[in-house]
This record gives sequence, structure tokens and C-alpha cells, in this order.
Amino acid sequence: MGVASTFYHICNSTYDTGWLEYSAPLYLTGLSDGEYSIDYYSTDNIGNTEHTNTATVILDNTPPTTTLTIGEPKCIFNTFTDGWVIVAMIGDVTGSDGWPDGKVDMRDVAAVARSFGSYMGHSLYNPNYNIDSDGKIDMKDVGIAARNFGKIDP
Ligand SMILES: [Ca+2]
Ligand SMILES: [Ca+2]
Repeated sequence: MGVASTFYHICNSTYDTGWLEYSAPLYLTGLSDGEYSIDYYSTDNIGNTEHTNTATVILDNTPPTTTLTIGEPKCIFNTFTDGWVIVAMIGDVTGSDGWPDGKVDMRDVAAVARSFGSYMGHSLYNPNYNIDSDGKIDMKDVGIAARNFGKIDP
């Protein structure tokens, strides 16, 4: 006899294709995840109709979800200068010899203030004075130095 046509019908509680004639491989793309019933039957060339078969498929296209939580950066003032990373107290940017000296005093605040308004690449820019590492030396850096004024490295 030979199969004349195959019809199918995909549905679930919220989705229903209605009966469609099968003409090409079937892809369940664009459907939301869930369980679907696929009903199908064929007719042959002399008009016999097969009883309806049902297949159940469960569609799960949702990748697993991973939640990543990153805490606040926990670091003290680290600056890369001429191949050395200077780790010092926040606000302690310099000292009498030009290196952080373990205390935040007028010298530090003044050093930041002298570079005030400079930015990466500017002649007055010194990455040590850019305390918040945002590429420019502004009120925030002066403020951070000023807030730490008087602190002495234990
Ligand atoms: Ca200092
Ligand atoms: Ca800054």
C-alpha cells in the first residue's frame, strides 16, 4: 500500500500545533521547556488510517545556572612602580626619601595635592598618588590621604 501521509500534533497544557502534515524532520526548536505529547498517525494510499500513536518528550533546553558571588576586593594600597609593587598603608604615598615611610602626614597629603588634576600619562601623574587606582588624581585621592592623616604603620 505505502504510506500516503503522516500527520502529527504537538501539544502540552499551553501549546498546541494542531494537526500538521509531516513533510520534513521535526525539530522542537523555539518551544519552552516542558513535557510535550506528540500524536501521530499515517494514512495509506487506499485510505486506511492508522490509529493515533502518542509519544511523550520532555524538552529541557535550559542550561544549569551558576551563581558567582565575588566579595569586595580585600587589598591594601598596591602600586606597580618601576617593577616593584609597593605595599603600604592607605594614604602613605611617600616619605622623606621619596618612599612610603609608614606614616601618613603632611608630606603624603601634599604629594597627592601636588599631582592634583593629573591623570595617567600626564607629567605630574604618579601612580603611587592615585590611591583609588582610577587613573586620575583628584579630590578622592586627596580625601583618602587626608582621612588617613596621622596614621602610623603599626
Ligand atoms: Ca608617608
Ligand atoms: Ca584617583
